[in-house]
Amino acid sequence: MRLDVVTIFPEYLDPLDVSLVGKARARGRLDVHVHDLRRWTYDRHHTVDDTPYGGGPGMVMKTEPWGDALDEVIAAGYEAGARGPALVVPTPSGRPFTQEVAVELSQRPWLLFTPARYEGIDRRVVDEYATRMPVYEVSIGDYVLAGGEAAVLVITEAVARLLPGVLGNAESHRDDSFAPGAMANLLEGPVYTKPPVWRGHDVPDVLLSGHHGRIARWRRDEALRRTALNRPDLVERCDPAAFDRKDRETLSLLGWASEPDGRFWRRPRTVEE
Ligand code: 97T
Repeated sequence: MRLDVVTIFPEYLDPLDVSLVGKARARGRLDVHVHDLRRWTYDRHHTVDDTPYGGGPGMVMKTEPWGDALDEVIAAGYEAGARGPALVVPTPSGRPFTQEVAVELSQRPWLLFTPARYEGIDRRVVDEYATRMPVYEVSIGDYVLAGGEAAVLVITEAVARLLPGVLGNAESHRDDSFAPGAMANLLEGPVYTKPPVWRGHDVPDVLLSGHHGRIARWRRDEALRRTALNRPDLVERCDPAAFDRKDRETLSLLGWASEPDGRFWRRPRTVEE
């Protein structure tokens, strides 16, 4: 997979040299090119932004540097043999970036990222490139960043680990919390390793018991408990048929009530709770 990133802070992408993404590059699975947007400015101040039409706060990134940069970066990619580019634009007003989107992006051969500072990029830039390639406007969460660079790091890491040959067997993504499958909508439970006692904290006995059935049951209970507490929205989205008798008991203990159709909803907490 080829990745191009056009940014006014190329150093912000230095972490792409290390860890899993760095390994993917070293193994030849990922070909990363970071470009300084200011290379495509021609005035003394290397201006990349201007005041918004219609007034209002902040600055808007200008069309011309982005257009010239993307044209050249796209041409260079094709020259190097890359095909099938897609534009990825991190923005708080984008489609939520989920594991599903990560899988979709991991199946593309070439991603072009345009992280923006200020109040975003002049809309015409996205409109122009949308005539030539798929455009993914994505948000990595409901919070505000100073710019899209951190989002590029997040998206790249989520995508790179899905590429064939990047993760070893030990770290395989079969059981990812958000991977499709039976436990699709449950978060992972807690994990433990040696020593069995640390500062007076014991590893739960069941994990040392060697009873695989009981261990699986305990893990499922813990996963459901955590999900119900931290992500009630995921529990509500679950297919009620996916819950067994013990799951229902766990949810009931946590204050969840069940509908006649088996669907669970969270009983509103009383003041004492
Ligand atoms: O807050 C942002 C500012 C610029 C570019 C992207 C973002 C953002 O992306 N996901 C959440 C926020």
